[in-house]
Amino acid sequence: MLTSKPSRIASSEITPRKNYLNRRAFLEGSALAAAGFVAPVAAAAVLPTGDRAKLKDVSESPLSTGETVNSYEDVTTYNNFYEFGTGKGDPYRNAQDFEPRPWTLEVAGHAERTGTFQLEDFVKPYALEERIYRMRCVEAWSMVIPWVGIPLASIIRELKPTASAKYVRFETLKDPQQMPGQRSRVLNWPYREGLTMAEAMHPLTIFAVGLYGEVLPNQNGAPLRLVVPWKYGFKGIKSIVKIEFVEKMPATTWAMAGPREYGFYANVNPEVDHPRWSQARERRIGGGLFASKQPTLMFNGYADQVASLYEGLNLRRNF
Ligand SMILES: Nc1nc2c(c(=O)[nH]1)N[C@H]1C(S)=C(S)[C@@H](COP(=O)(O)O)O[C@H]1N2
Ligand SMILES: [Mo]
Repeated sequence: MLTSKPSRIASSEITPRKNYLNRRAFLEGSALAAAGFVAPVAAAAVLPTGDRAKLKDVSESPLSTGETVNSYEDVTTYNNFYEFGTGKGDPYRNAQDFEPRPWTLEVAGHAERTGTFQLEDFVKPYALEERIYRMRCVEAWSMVIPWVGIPLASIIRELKPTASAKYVRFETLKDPQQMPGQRSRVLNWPYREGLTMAEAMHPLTIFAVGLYGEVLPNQNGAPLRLVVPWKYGFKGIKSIVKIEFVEKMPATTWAMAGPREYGFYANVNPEVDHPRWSQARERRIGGGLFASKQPTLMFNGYADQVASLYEGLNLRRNF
């Protein structure tokens, strides 16, 4: 289901059909690059600045879902990003003045290459891919989002983690000046997340730098955020400034806030309810007020690709 070429026909109820990628640029760029004729374009051109700037040379991925994508408006005005407020409309309203450039990333822990990097060192010009993923929030709503990103594995390989690296932990920027939500203690700042090494290296796991063929809007986690489509949305940490390779399972924000409600794994699982609500069904955003809920799928529909990562693990205990 997920390995077939995605259908590009969006149902007009939800999303007007929109050719948001520059196909010609993609074809020319990739054909020439594959033939070894052109050097990768300069990094600055890869991540253009400015509101809704187009990303160049984005290739399509066979790992995209063929489901109808949510509208640009759904994806960018209904968000969770507590650094900008706890309401779903707050990030759109309050993140407009956030400044995601220049951006530095710290790499620490058990790896051969650590230190401070520029965002552009991480974004490989020739590796930008569109990945249309079904996303499932722990609050029982879902969306289908056309991300643009880079497989996290390709970045990690260049950082050369050592044998002691069993987990990767991530941190969001802490800057209460720019992030008004951090002036309240609603969460323990900075927002933190983590993955096992195998999860981080899985081909479905990406660092997203864009959506709808354009640079990532602030409210979606500019300039760089994690996307792990078989896990609840909260694993997708936004505006990342630090990556650390560690030996022990790292503490993560939501598990710290409510250890009985949110676990480290957070794999989408319709059979394991949240203590306060069922996870069996989900409401697709944009489906209209009276649309019925649809069943949630094991591992958010990505079971064929990821179930083997959890063989022998009790998923009820390791939620
Ligand atoms: N730093 C940070 N990252 C975060 C969050 C947050 O509050 N802060 N919310 C998470 C949750 S709960 C979800 S569902 C997704 C939402 O991503 P989206 O707004 O791009 O759809 O971001 C996740 N990443
Ligand atoms: Mo979420």
